Amino acid sequence: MSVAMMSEEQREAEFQRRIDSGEVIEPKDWMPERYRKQLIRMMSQHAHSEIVGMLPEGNWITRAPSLARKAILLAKVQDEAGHGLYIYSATETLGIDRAEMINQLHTGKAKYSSIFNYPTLSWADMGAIGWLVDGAAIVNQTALAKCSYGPYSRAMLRICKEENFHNKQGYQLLAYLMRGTKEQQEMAQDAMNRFWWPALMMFGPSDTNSPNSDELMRWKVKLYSNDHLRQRFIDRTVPQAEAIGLRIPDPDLKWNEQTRHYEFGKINWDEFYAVVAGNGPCNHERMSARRKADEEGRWVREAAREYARKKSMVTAA
Ligand code: BYC
Repeated sequence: MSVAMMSEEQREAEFQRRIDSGEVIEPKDWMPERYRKQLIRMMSQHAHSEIVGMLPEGNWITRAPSLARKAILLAKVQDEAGHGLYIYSATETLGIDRAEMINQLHTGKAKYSSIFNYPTLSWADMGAIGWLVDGAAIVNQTALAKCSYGPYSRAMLRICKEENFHNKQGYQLLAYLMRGTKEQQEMAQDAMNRFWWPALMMFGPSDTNSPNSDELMRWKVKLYSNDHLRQRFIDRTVPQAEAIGLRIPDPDLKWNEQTRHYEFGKINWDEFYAVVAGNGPCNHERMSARRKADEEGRWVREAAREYARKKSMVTAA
């Protein structure tokens, strides 16, 4: 029977059957309205995170300590812009346009990752962001690259490749500082101390407090729970820290030989919810920088639209 002939329940059952058998959903396929809404929520939040995430690192481009470091940082920040654009485009396939998504960000209706509401106080923070923040993003996005929605999963494949470069340059930056003077080592450790816990919070609330997870996992948008991915990140990152002499700022961290996982201390969820609610150290600064950039770029968008309009008139004539 074609989808058009089916009742609503039959369509939903058929959709779930496709998901369960590992089929990929494409933009023109029938999908439950709630699947579309959930994807728009999550993907637009992801795109916003990439764009807002340019700000803390952009802050250090003019102060990079060498030409090579400046070139690397510039390339990384440009990559983040590209990631935002891929994901905005992938989200547009669900029937929302980019201007509306940006408006949702600027009016506080849409969220972006909590991590970008923390300040970048030293050069070592560029290492901590690349290694920890991009590292956490890779763990999350490698799973999303196998998610049920085609445009999102394909965007993730390319993004993950670039994030691997980001991750390695961050780790190399910190490893370099850890081989340097006492002051450089302290600067690296201080960045680690400030970014470790916020990086763990990037994976979202614990499974028992994650209202969207059940639905997203049933639809294979999320393949693993928040806690599962957080644990995977910790297990792979602790040995990397040890290898360059950085200490994890968690007195309760210990290896469990039985489970073959690290046990870790309590995450400060009050801090997480305060940041998500708009009360982190840099929420206001980030949003006003975004609004200012949007306002100052208006003439460029208008000029590009006018150029496209005139060009299409010439082509049509
Ligand atoms: N920050 O039910 P839950 C990057 C919200 S950027 C803020 O578990 P879900 C990079 C959540 O939205 C990569 N809010 O939600 C860029 C929900 O609120 P609403 C960013 C958070 O969706 C530049 C509520 O809490 N990656 O790599 O099942 C430079 C309940 O949570 C956060 C992505 O965006 C948070 N951390 O799972 C460097 C990945 N966590 O919307 C690097 C895509 C939760 O119901 N997103 N909330 O009001 C995801 O994988 C999932 O959306 C999450 C949350 C795991 C984040």
